Amino acid sequence: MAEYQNLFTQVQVRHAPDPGLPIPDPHNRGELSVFSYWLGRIGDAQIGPVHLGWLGVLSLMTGGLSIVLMGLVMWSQVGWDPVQFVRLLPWLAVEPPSPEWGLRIPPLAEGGWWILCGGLLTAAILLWWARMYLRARALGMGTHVAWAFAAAIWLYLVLGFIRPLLMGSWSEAVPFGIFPHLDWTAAFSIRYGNLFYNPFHMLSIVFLYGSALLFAMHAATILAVAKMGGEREIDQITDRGTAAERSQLFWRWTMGFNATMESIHRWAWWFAVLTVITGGIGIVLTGTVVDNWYLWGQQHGLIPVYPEVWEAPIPAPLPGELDGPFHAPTPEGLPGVSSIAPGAWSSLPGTEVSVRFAAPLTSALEVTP
Ligand code: 07D
Ligand code: 07D
Repeated sequence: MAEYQNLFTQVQVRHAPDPGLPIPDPHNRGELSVFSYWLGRIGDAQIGPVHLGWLGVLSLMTGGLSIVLMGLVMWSQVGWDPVQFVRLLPWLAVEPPSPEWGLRIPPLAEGGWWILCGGLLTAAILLWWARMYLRARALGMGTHVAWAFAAAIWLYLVLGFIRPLLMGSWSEAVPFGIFPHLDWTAAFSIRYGNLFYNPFHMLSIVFLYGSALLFAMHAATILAVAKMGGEREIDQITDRGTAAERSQLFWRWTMGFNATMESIHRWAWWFAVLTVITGGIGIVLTGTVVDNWYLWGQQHGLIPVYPEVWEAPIPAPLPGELDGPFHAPTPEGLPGVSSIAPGAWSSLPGTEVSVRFAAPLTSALEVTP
């Protein structure tokens, strides 16, 4: 058996399961403990005991009910056909109420299900948060995990509760559904003039990408010094050994600066947490303070104000209306363009277009520079 235990010389111990610290009411902390060899390859081989407690039970009940109700609403949308339910699941949605309901509570079929499911899901998330906080306190730990989770809950609450409240309508909230919530995200960006120009979206992306980079750098560094005991990070903080020395010297050599064994975890914590804090700020400002991020960007010098190319707005043509030569208002022309698809013509300034509409919608336009 390997004598010095580190990442590369792990052995999987099999004995009576370790229940952890003694607690006043052991009934809260299930009895079940089993060992899994394969989980032991990627983490700890012991599974359980789980400490559910009443917060955990309530959270699982509200969360479970919320998901089951979402599933039932979606299933009803395909006429209770189980095959179609499974096939179409990614596209099905529980939609929030339509705008005319404002912040009132509509009948179940008109958005009431969304309010019920959302309320239950929010209860589940908040109960789970309280459980994390209390378990950490009970173990005499800091509450860093709970506060990081709280930051994510801030973004969740902004998306589904705080912003709709400020906008005066539940219809502003995100639908429940796999692809529908992506459609909402894309539509939100377009509706408010392209979220890329929202500086808080930019900051959120900085911290999201930064989190991935820091995670990779930290994980790689510790793996690289694991053979010197580097993954015993706390030992290396209190009694700095060769692993800490070398890993820090590595970064000093390669980029002139190094985090410490302790501060790297604060870097990681803040990057992750700031992703959702700045994100939530960006969303809460959208539609409430800023109605169009593109125009906001123009006003604040982020985006150039392009010169007007049309003398007057040109109405979109109807099929057949354009048969014969057509002259766009400015005369410069577009060298190199030989044909464009129908519909695209109005975006090409200064072009003399000779149009043949033999079969509308399928024929290409001939463009003469
Ligand atoms: C890996 C930890 C495990 C968590 C998992 C997610 C559910 C939902 C419920 C069908 C990293 C469990 C999923 C319980 C099932 C029903 C009703 C975390 C890990 C495996 N999104 N989003 C996903 C949520 C928002 C966006 C996937 C939740 C905003 C984009 C999953 C929320 C916006 C893309 C998912 C939420 C947004 C996704 C994978 C809540 C802007 C993707 C998530 C409560 C932030 C990706 C098909 C993942 C995808 C994706 C869940 C909010 C944008 C379904 C629970 C409204 C652009 N989102 N999302 O792995 O593949 O996270 O979508 O706020 O491309 Mg989302
Ligand atoms: C959603 C926090 C809440 C989640 C909680 C988890 C459960 C289930 C169950 C495990 C994710 C609850 C869990 C219920 C657990 C089990 C079983 C965190 C969440 C509490 N964007 N965008 C962001 C990029 C565009 C848009 C953030 C990139 C387009 C909108 C992030 C690009 C348009 C929103 C980000 C890009 C657009 C965002 C999310 C590139 C679409 C948001 C951070 C390269 C066409 C959100 C300010 C996060 C935000 C958001 C990245 C493009 C729209 C940094 C890289 C222009 C509407 N975008 N985006 O951690 O905060 O989310 O914006 O194109 O709301 Mg974006």
